[in-house]
Formats: sequence, structure tokens, C-alpha cells
Amino acid sequence: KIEACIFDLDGVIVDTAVYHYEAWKRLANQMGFDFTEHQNEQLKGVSRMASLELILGWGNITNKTEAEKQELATLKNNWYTEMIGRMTPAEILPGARQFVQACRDAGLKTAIGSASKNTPIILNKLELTHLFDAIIDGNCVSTPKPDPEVFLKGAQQLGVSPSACVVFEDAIAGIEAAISGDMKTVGIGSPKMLTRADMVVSGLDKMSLNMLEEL
Ligand code: G16
Ligand code: MG
Repeated sequence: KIEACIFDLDGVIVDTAVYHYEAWKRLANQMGFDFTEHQNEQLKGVSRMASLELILGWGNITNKTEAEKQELATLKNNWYTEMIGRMTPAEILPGARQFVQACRDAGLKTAIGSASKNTPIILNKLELTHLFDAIIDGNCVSTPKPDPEVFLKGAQQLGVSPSACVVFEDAIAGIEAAISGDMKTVGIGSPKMLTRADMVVSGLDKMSLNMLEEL
């Protein structure tokens, strides 16, 4: 029986990917190359430093020291936080607030499990912080998805066993993480991509509490 819902942030609750893309693109352009929106797909759910490594690879840039990489990541993050600082609750994805609220009204626990270190700022801008019993983000995990750490910490903080949790995720690595953690999964996106999820819907606007019983 499901007792808790754990939500990924980017791609499930809000589409911050467009801002990540704009900021990473600006960084790449400054270094003299560009990358496509298709390549950007590969950055979804991936941590900041791991994203930078991928992007440097695309530009064939191999001469950066660790300190320079930190500087580049900080530069990108400054541009990114400038953009997300202007976000409003209007940018919450369709049905997201309503579904999280419905879970809470039904007595289910709710949590965020995100790779983003900017999670607190984003939830604050979207005025959603109060809708989650636990917030596990890039600041509290040491091993990124597909490792289950982020979701296991969420379950632990909620006091719910992993097998009573369902994870909502848009990234393949996130679905893998939840499966490794012995949790149920709902993919947000296309069933062609999220083949390992127990169920796939196009967005939380297509999700209902009844559907949780099919898991
Ligand atoms: C999100 C995004 C990733 C981003 C990561 C880290 O993950 O999908 O593209 O690189 O967070 O973000 P930050 O630089 O803000 O720490 P999620 O897990 O919410 O989908
Ligand atoms: Mg995501």
C-alpha cells in the first residue's frame, strides 16, 4: 500500500531545464562552441559538475583544472540563479500543485527528491515549500541518481518504508534510482523513453489518486 509520494523537481513540478540550457549555452558560447537542445536532454537529472564534464567533452575541452571547473560551474550557476530568481508560481507545471495537494488531503506523505542544489530557492519562488514533508536535494546527497540515496533519504525522513513509496520522475537515471531503492515508479514523459517505469503519464495533470492503486 502506498504511503508516500516522492517527486523529482525539474521536469515533474517545474520546467527549469530551459533555464539550465540557456545558462550552459552561454557558458559554452563563451568558450567558443555550442550544443543542441537534443544534447541538453542528456543533462536532465544530472548534477551540476557532471553536466559540466559532459559539456566540456562536447566542446573537446580537456585542459581545465579542477579550480577552473569550479569557476565555470559557479559562473553558470550565477546566470541560472538570476533567471530562476524571476520565476513565479505561474511556472508550476499543469496539475502539479493540485496532485501534491490531493496526496496530502488523502493522508499520504509528500517529499521532493532532486539533484538540484537550488531546490530551496525554486520551491520558495513557486510558493510550494509548505506542501512537502521532506525536501532532499543536491545539498544533502553524496551519490547522484541512478544511486537511490536521494530517494532512500526521503523515505527515511518521512518514516515510510521504501516499498510504500512511489517516485515521480522524468529522467531515466531517476527511474533507475527509484527501482534500485525498491520503490514504485511513475514516469513523467514518454513511455518510449521511460520503459522501466511501472506507469508513465505525460504530466501530473494526467495523474489521479485512483491510479496509485494500480501500482
Ligand atoms: C536538476 C536538473 C539538472 C541539473 C541538476 C542540478 O535535477 O534536471 O539538469 O543539472 O538539477 O542542478 P543545480 O545546478 O541547480 O544544483 P532534478 O533532479 O530536479 O531533475
Ligand atoms: Mg528531473
